[in-house]
Amino acid sequence: MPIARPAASVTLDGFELRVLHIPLVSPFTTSFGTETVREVIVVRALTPDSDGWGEIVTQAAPLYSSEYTQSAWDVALRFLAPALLDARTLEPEQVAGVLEPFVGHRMAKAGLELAVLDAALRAEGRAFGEYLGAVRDAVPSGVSVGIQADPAALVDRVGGYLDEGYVRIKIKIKPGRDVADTAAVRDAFGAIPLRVDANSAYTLADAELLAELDRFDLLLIEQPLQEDDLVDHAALARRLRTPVCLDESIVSAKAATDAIALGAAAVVNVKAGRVGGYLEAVRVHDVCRDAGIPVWCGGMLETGIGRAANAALAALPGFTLPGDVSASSRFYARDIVTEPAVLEDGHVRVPTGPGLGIEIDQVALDDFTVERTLLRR
Ligand code: NPQ
Ligand code: MG
Repeated sequence: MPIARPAASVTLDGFELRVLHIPLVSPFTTSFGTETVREVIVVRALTPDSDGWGEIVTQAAPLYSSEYTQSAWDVALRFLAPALLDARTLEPEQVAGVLEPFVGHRMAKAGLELAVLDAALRAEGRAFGEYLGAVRDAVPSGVSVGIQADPAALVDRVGGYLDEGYVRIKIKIKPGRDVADTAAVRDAFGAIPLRVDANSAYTLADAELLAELDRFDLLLIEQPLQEDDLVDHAALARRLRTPVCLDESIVSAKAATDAIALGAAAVVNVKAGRVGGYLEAVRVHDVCRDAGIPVWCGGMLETGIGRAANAALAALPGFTLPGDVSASSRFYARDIVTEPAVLEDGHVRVPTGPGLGIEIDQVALDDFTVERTLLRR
């Protein structure tokens, strides 16, 4: 469903952008590398009534996608924020249209749009979840587990998360760390809800190897091939029993429509940053729901800002599979919000306060800030 009731317009006085470095509780290893510190951009939209907060989920390097911190910083300050400040007074639903002339840079656009949405909804006293069309007050919480030193260490790590109450496990795989890692987790824990995520580490030439994963009854395999390999994903899907889920490839609602039409995606991971914003994420949800394709909410190691927004998104009716919306403590010992998301009986609560329903911990925000700039109109 489209947004039932649009938000009121806001007048933009400026944007503050900060680069943050937040230590991770443990290294997070994927097929594209290991992170020990989350580098992320936090956006503050300045309006006469209230500040609004957003987050640009890029990484320091263009490994998950083509965007990275300095590309987002540059495009946001040089083009995107000035275009929004020129528009001056606008409804949050108009943000994407103002930014549309600028090709790509979806994560940067998403972070700015979220800050404007938060400011508008705070001024109205409306919760982001209600605005998006949430139908649940809490969402089941899954966890994404990085590649460990060896399968035994992976089993230890997964066991810890199961003990905490996470309702679904996703393990990262890459060539050489796939079948044995998956087998170790299956052997240790039996019929738990289990997925694997390859982050584009394979090619269609690996189809026979990937078919070996069929015997583990996985819920899905996520993004085995490259971002632009829709046709190859469709060919691979025909050779696997495991459902193919796309993450990196789904950069818009149109991309979702195309992937579904090709038979490249039986399931879709929805990430607002990857598709250019939470409003486009709702449209991805809508096209998938119309096509009978289940979706779930992905994660980008969000701070408390993006994590609150993800919980709201994941509460929409088409999100029928548990997502990667984990507790803040999965990644951070200290977050930048006063009440970080916690795990309660395997669920994360959807905030109900105005806007994103979060309060920024200004001391933590300042402590993690390594670069800061203010753009005023
Ligand atoms: C995924 N996320 O689903 C991504 C990939 C990912 C939770 O598995 C820093 C910033 C490190 C973003 C590592 C999860 C990251 C990152 C992995 C995103 O594919
Ligand atoms: Mg993924």
